[in-house]
Amino acid sequence: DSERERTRTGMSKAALKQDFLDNLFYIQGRFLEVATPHDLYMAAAFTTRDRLLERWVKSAQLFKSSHARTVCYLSAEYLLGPHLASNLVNLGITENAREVSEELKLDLDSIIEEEEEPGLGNGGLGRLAACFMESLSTCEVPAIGYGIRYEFGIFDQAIEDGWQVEKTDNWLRNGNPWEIPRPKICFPVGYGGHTESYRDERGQMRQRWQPELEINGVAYDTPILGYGTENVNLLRLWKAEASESFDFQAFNTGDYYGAVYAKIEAETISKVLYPNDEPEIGKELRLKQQYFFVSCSMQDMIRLHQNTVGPLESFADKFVAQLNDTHPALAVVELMRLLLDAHGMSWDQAWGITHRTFCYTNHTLLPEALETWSVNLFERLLPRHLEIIYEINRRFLDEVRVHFLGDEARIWRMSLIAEGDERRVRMANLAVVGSQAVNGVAELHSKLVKATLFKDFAELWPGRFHNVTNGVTPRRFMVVANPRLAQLITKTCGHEDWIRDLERLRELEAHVDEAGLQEQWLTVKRAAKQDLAAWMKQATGVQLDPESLFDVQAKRFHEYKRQHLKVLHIIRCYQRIKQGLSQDLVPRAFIFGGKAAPGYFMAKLMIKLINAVGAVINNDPHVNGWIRVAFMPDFNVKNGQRLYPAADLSEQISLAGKEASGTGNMKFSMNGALTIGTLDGANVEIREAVGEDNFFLFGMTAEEALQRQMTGYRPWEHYQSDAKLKSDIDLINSGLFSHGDTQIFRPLTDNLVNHDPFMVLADYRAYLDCQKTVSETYKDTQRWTRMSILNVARIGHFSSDRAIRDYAEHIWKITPKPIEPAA
Ligand code: 26R
Repeated sequence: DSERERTRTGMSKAALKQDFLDNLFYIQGRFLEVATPHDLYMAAAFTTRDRLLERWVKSAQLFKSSHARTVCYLSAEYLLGPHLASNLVNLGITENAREVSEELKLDLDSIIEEEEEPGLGNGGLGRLAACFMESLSTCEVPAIGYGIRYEFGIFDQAIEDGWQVEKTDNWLRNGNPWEIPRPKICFPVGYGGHTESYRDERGQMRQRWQPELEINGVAYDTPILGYGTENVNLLRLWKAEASESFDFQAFNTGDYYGAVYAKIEAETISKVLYPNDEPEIGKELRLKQQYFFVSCSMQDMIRLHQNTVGPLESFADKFVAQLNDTHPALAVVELMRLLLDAHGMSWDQAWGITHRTFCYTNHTLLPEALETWSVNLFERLLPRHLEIIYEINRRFLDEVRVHFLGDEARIWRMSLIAEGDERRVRMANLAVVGSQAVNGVAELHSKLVKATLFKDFAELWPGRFHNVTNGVTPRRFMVVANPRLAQLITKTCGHEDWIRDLERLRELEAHVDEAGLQEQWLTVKRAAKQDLAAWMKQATGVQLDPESLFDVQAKRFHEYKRQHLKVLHIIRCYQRIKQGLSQDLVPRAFIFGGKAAPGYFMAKLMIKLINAVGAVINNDPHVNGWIRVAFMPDFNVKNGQRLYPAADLSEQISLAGKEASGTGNMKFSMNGALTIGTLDGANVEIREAVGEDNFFLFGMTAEEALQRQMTGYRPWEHYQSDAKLKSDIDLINSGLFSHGDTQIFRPLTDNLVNHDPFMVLADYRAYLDCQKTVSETYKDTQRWTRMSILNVARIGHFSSDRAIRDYAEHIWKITPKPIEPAA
């Protein structure tokens, strides 16, 4: 008995090896000699999972018995990335696992490579949720992450003839060893139908909803481990299934095919993640998805509360629910509905609880990304919720009227309903009204949230608005992604405590001038560049020179992020080389990665342009290795982990005021890349932290950009007056990069010259000048290395552990709850 227990929980090499072989045999039905790479991966995953289940059960027991206050993170996206390597690090068994693999003549790295990553998110917002889940566990804060178990995550990107091609992401195809299905944790979710009034037992008039359609949400749980703690939190994702009534219906009516069809339709709700910025199409399904996961989550929280603490009066003491953008904002309305209609509360009591339960994080100021839903759609899909929204709005607008003495314009702006040809529900306003705290994700962004988007609300409730600057987990983005650097840091500092307390990276500063450290630092960076070069060669055929400056921009494609600004710099370098003026250049590899939303034409055209420019430059013998252009296909978490360690220069060049925070900026800097960037999002704070001498700053400030926009921005004046800029743009239209096609890139260049909504041309000159400084600096290897070390030494603030502690203290009012290690 205890022997067996040790095999499944022990961390020794012997226990790991035995369990691995057992899992290979009893779960995969294989022995070593005939195991496929996938069998080996599954066995390794189950061996790792065995070791976290005990901790998980203990966490759950403690949280239950102690009635611990719990954070519920509500997010439509979790961009988790591969679990195996990260869980090995967090369990502290990477070394043992590596040695066991060697003893079995297996290669741990190729086993880790086998994992198909869960890409249940688009980009920044989804990856932030994943970092936060890991840090919640590391910081020992009891938490449940709620979301959707999409059967298809973010599409896989292939590049064909320079164009992005989307391939479906069938990540569950080979099974998912990390999740545990909970078929008994299952809730009904209604859609459509009508509402009706009735008299309850006490003679009170009440409303209730008779949905037309009911489906079920079934829980799938994934344990999320913290680093060096016994705490394990729960990620609970909901899968949509047809409820049994479908099957009965088939019996009763003999309409077998009708019943099957209804089943399929129910299951489409959790089928696929929406790749963001997509316009109108399929909107209805997205609203259905949002309501689906939010309803299951609220019902689950109520069930948990009633099973532990008991009376719902104390719900907001037990739980705090964080809305990750407005995608889950319907939770406010759903909790109201449940408290009013299912639990018989009065409005005031229900609102008191609801309003104390929620907090809301805003992640973007871009008007096109602010969600609104047509009142018509709402009425058809969620009629009871629309009634509740109207009532929230009625009471809220009364408060506004009294506060601002009937300022009608303000009432129009603040209303939860936008009036117009088509009346629409404003989800951001709903989220602000329904929450006790609202935060932005970087200092500048939070300031702009208060000064622009939610100005009226900040005047009404100044105490409600906060900032919590984003962070990223150093476990995944340093220890897992860059083990060589992690080892060098550990050796230099003499401890591993920096991994849980990232501010301690500061201890590197004392060694910054040691030749020994500088030399090893360079060696580590060079090795990472070699790894990336080898990967790029096999993935794209492009050969990168590890001696050249690796200049990387990796993020979703969007005009506001200005990938085209970097392209203009590449073309400038190319023209200089062709004119024989390459002497002040430094050899560079221009590397890009990122996906474009399938319906975002301009973004897809930018990808095509990069590949077109690359094809000409990489094949031009005159260029002779001075510059190279490479596009990493399918930028996802796994590929990001290859990129960050290899970068010398991190491009963070959005128009100031547009990028809420950015988190890639932090990942690059943690791996010793220097940043070239604007004063946007978290760049501002990164620059303050690493020191202005160690950051390449250029471009307008947010204020200047706004000013210029208001006084009339005329991009064609830049085009006309800057001969180099003109010749760079003209070269794109000459057909040089497009086999003589002079029209293909017109939509991009015409837009730049005539509209340029993100002011690329206004920042072009400053950007080129700044890149000159970059090149100069890179030539001085020692200086560059010193700057790189200082970037890492001073980046501790951007750990997601710090962000979570900020939330815990200022937003959630929650204290950690450590699990005692087993004796
Ligand atoms: C409404 C729908 C079309 C939609 C739009 C935009 C859905 C999702 C998005 C993604 C947005 C909200 C997003 O990912 N924002 C990013 O959040 C990161 C984490 O806070 C920030 O670092 C990043 O700056 C911001 O763009």
